[in-house]
Amino acid sequence: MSINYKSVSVIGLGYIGLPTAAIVANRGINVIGVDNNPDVVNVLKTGNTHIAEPDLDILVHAAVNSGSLKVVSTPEKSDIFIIAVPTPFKENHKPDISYIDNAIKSIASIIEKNNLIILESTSPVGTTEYIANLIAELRPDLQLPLSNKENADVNIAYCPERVLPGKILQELVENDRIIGGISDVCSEKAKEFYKIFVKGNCIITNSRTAEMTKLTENAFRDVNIAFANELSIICDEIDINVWELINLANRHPRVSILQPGPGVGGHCIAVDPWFIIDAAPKQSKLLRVSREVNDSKPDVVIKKISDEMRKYDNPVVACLGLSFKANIDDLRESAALKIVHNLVNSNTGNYLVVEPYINKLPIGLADNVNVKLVDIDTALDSANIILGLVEHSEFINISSDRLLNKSVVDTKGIWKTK
Ligand code: SAJ
Repeated sequence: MSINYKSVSVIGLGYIGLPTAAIVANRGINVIGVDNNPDVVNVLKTGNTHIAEPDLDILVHAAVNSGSLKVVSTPEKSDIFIIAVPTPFKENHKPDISYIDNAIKSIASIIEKNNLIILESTSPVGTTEYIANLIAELRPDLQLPLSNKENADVNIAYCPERVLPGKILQELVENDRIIGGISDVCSEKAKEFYKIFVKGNCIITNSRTAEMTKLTENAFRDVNIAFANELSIICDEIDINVWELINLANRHPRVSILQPGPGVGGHCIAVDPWFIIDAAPKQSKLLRVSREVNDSKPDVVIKKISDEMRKYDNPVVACLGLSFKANIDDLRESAALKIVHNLVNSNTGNYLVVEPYINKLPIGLADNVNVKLVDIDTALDSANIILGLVEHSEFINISSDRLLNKSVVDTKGIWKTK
């Protein structure tokens, strides 16, 4: 059996699906990009993008204009299907794989012999086997690799995305990929495909280990950020500068402490550890505590600001940054946004928000009379409290004399050298 790579469908044109579709299309392969959000489809059809990511607009524009990337709302027949849809968690921190479920159901009737199906979404352990079983149920006419490992009609593999927002195009090509097929044949077929555009190594394992690898990477990061965040809380208590402390400790050849912050944001690191905790709740002690430490950090910052505000008759707080990390426009799960939102809704003080990556305040802030989106100079001139939340390049260059005679709460160590 051989797979030809004449057409590749990418289901879900978000932060991972769209760059993947654009890169593959620019390798001369016909790509069908599928998204069930009509607004996304309409924007992309014109060659524009709905995602701010360096150089992505150029790549998408080129692929759409050359005809190698076709954007549609209903899946079409294809040689390869890549599933890159979200996997959030539900209220109780249980993984929600309904988007994967719907994606598989949307392609089930058009799957043909020799197709390769690759799941890229961050997924709980066992999801790839689950989709193989789902396809078996929906398409009893097909031989699946669960029962026929060598000569299945359809091959299925898990290959998690591992790219960093802000560096997606570079990391999609350069990072190593972990490939976990339902069978060895599935893994080999998937590896053949990734080798078209991946310069990093493509390393083969089974699907469950590949799923757990992805979760582990983000859980590792979460636990280490929790260590840094806990240190910052301890240092506040015993009056030590945490930035200096970490700098000094990191001079040890085997110590590499991450940076404290206002909390962990984004849609990956704050979410993925829960998929492990859900699978083995009793055994996941450290992971759970780390999540709790990181989730409680915004409240620590809010308390600090409330204490500072009591020192002023008319407290005006300059809130520098809303995004979940530096130099991007992404506000999803942002700890900075949560902090500003809670402060603004506490009905004390006035707030001047500076966020160079947005041009209007998000819903939840926009309707409040005590908050305005302003430029850096206006905020620094008018505020008596400066709250550093995101280390955007624009903020790092603020000179120390602009901070003189003001209360400064610097959650990211933006001005640690000043
Ligand atoms: N953060 C800290 N201190 C640090 C580092 C990060 O507080 O020392 C905070 C950031 O401010 C941010 C959050 O953690 O709020 C996450 O930021 P990040 O830049 O560490 O990671 P993400 O969420 O943008 O991307 C992560 C990456 N995972 C790892 O580095 C292990 C990326 O490679 C994954 O592909 C991505 O999750 C994903 O999609 O899963």
